[in-house]
Parts: sequence; structure tokens; C-alpha cells
Amino acid sequence: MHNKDKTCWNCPAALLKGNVEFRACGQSVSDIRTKISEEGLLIECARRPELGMFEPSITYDQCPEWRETEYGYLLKDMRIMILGIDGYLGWTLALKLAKLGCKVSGIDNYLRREAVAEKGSKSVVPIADMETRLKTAKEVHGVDINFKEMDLLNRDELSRFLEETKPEAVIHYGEIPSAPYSMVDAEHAIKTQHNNTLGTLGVLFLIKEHCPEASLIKLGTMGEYGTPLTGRPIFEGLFPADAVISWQGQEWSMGGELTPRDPASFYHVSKVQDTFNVYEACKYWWLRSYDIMQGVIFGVHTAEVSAHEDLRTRLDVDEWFGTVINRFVSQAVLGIPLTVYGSGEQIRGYLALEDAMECMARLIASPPEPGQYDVVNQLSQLYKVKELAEIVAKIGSQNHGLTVQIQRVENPRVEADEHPFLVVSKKLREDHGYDPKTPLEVEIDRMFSLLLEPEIRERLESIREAVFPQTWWNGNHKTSMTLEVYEPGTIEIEGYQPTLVTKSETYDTDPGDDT
Ligand code: USQ
Repeated sequence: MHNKDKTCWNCPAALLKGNVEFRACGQSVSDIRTKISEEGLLIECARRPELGMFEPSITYDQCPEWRETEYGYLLKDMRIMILGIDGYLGWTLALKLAKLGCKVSGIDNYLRREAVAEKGSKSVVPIADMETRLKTAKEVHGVDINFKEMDLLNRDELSRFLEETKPEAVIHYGEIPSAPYSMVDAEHAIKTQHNNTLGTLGVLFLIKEHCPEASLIKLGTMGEYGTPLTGRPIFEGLFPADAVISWQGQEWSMGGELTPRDPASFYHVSKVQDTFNVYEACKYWWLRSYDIMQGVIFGVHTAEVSAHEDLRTRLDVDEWFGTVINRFVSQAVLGIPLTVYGSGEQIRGYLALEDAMECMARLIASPPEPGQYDVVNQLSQLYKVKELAEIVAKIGSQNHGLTVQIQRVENPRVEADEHPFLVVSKKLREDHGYDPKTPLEVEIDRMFSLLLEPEIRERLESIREAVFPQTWWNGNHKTSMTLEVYEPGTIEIEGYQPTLVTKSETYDTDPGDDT
């Protein structure tokens, strides 16, 4: 078990006690530890106050409050608050955690449903209303989920709910997740940044007030980093100690500093701003957080959402909220040549919905230490957009008898079409026991099977108009012109090859070091 040796240090039920002014020191975790060991730190267990005060040294495998699950030791009946529980990820995670025995609460103001409707679209997989979802979750999985309709920005209401539920982990999915939506016009850009950035800032103050020991698992994005044209590594948010900056013949370690960000839309900018706010809150108030730089998610399946039609999660394929693989599969079903933007050489990190949920369960099971701000790059594999088009086309034609073509269209976005990409994603695998389980081809095949069901195919037809790209980063609103239509299997995939570093030994920066 990857987290069996963790101790009360990482446990959100451990209340720090002692002679230190804990929550106003603005120091690194190692400074905090030194100071505490000098001044004497004791904890009180919120779950077992009868133990009195003691040193934070009980390991998870020794503590009866922690129990073994397939994702590591997990706090029994862990109280979890999901912000944005009605969304693609929020609902899926709620079911997974509830099935794992967590006490799940959540809020949502249905903003996603409304924003997709504004585009003239809807989830192509029909989804039940929240009342039905909750009732069915109880009937099918035997779980109770404590939901309140609420805007994240309504701090009075959220304050009351946090006080009532006292979460031990807060999962923050309550953001507008679309780059194109944020580029439509001033109104959409401002709404995105207002909701995301100010919403997150408010949440930080509320966690400080009501549940400072809770771990905040905050959804950031790989898109915060951009695609550095020098090909330098994209580290996991913070520079490792052996990364140095060299200038005029001298070298300095960059260890522990935030790595550069180069976001690619006003939406991605909102996530960068969140990063700084969360980082500072951990520093000022000893909050603890995993900031997850997540790649592009695809797919529809987890055991829990697939258990009943009324438990399914949403699937968007419109030009605002649909992500690329989900869009390609729907285009193949609709008979639209798959829309590769620009050269199609853009490289991104991807992971299946099912794998993303597993990553979350593992991170929730292993909270950071008080004051620790940590970043994980959450992705399974790197692909070029035009490679993805080939894979989708192949599965669509070979397994489902569809005739699929691919088209290159004018790229409405401002992004590098051709770029090196060297990404580090080690922590989930090395520290949290994650190993991707859902191959791309398997999930794409599942999506085809679902989208080809007659009722869903009909829904897809009804939103055909919302699929084609029309939102340009320069402010224009016009349909992208087709540059070329080609048959799958007729092009070479050339140019930059991406590198994904998943283990310490896979990318040896100085092979000569071993001797
Ligand atoms: N693309 C196409 N054709 C399409 C749609 C997209 O070629 O029909 C290209 C885009 O130009 C881009 C890539 O595919 O280069 C990915 O686009 P996307 O729309 O799937 O994903 P993106 O806008 O980057 O945003 C999505 C989620 C966002 C999350 C992000 C992770 O909507 O919430 O933050 O993925 S990442 O891309 O790693 O930043």
C-alpha cells in the first residue's frame, strides 16, 4: 500500500496543538517541521479525543480510523465536499467516493447545463436531474449524497454548509472549464475569470475558517504550462532541487519555486491565477493542497455511472465544451470528417475518465501535510491531435462499420501547431501507486457503442450545428474553413516526438552520473 507509512502528519483528523502560532508563519514545510520539533508539537485526534494530546507518529496501517481500499489506506467515512458535483467529473467522482464509503456532500448551481444550452447544445448522453440522480444512487448503490443547489460565489450559504458538514477533503471542480467559451467576448471572459478566480479565492477563506485541516484537491490544467518552444521539461508545477538557472557563468537552484506558466486562453489564465492563490493560502495559513494539472479527459465509463441510465454522466461534444476525443467520436457518428485544427501537430496529455477518477481517489487517500502545496501532472499518455483522429477513424470503421474521413480546418485558436513536448508526470505513479488502466482504444470503442444507440444518435443529430468550430481567439465568429479532407491512413505522422517521463530512471539528464 503506497500510503501505509504516512502518519498523523498527513491526517486531516489531526488537530495541531502546542506553543506555536501555527497558522500565520508563511514558511516552507521543512521550516515548519524544524520549528515544531524545536518547540514541541502535539496533536489531538478529532475522531478520538479520548486519546488526549500525543505526537503525530501513528501510521495509517496502525490507526483504526484508516482502512485499506484498492486505492490505498482511506480515512473511514471520510467527509468529502465536492464543489461542482453536477458536472462531468463531479458527478462521476461523487458516486465513486460514495461507493468507497465516503460521506459525500456537494454543491452545484447548474451553470454547466445552462452554458451548454446557451451554445444551442446539450449533453448527448441524456442525464437525469439531480433529484433523480440522488434517488437512483440510493437505489442502485445504496449511497446517500448530501446535495445543495448553491452558487460557489454565495459565501454565506457555502459557509453554513461547510460548518454543517466539516469536510476532511474539499474537491474543487466548480469552475467553467472551456477555453473557447472564455474567448467568445468580454462577457464570457469576465464570467469565466470571475467565477473561477474569485470563486476559488472565496473557497480558500472559507476552508481557513471552517475546516483548515481539510485537504483541498483543486483542478488545474496542463494548459497552464503552455507548450515551451525550447523543449525544456514541463515539471510538476514546482522546480525540482536539481533544476538550475545559469546566468553569466553562475548557477542557482530553482528548487521549490513555481515553474513558468504560459496559458493559452482566458480560461487557462484563470487557472494560473488560482495556482497563485492556492499556493499563497498554503503558505500564509497552512492550508494543504494538491493542485492537479490535468490533461484532456475523454470517455463516458466508470463502473458506478454505467450501472444505471439515470446515473450516467454528461458528455458534451459542442465546440465550446466538447474535448477533442469526445468530439471526434461524435463527428465520426454524425458522418462529419473529423475536425483537426491547423496542422494537427499539437501535442497534449490525455487520460480516460475512469483513470482520472482513480487518480483522484488516490490523492484523496493521501492528503498533503499541513502547509504543503503540491502539484501533480495528471495524465496517462501524450498524443498529437492528428494521431487521435487516425485512432478514432480506425476504431469507427473497423469495429462499427462507419465511413470516417478527416479534415484539416483553419485553427480558430492561437496556439503552437508544432512544438516539442517533454512532460514529467511521476508523482501519481511513484508516490501514489497509479498505473493507467483504460487504454485509449478501449474507451473510444465504448464511446462509439454508446453514441450509436438510436436515442443518443438522435440527440447527436439535433445538436449537429453546435459541433463545428466558430469561436476565434481574435474575436471573430465565423465557421472555420476546411483546408483539406483526407482518408485515414494516408498521412505520415512526422515532426516532434513527445516524451513523457513517468519514472525517475526513464529520463536520465546526466547518464555519466552513475559511475
Ligand atoms: N482540437 C482539434 N479539433 C477539435 C477540437 C480541438 O484539433 O475539434 C485541438 C485543439 O486545437 C487543441 C487540442 O485539440 O490543440 C485540445 O483541445 P480540447 O478542446 O480538447 O482541450 P482544451 O481546450 O485544451 O481544454 C480541455 C478542457 C479543459 C482542460 C484542458 C486540459 O476543456 O478544461 O483544462 O482540456 S489541457 O488541454 O491539457 O490544457
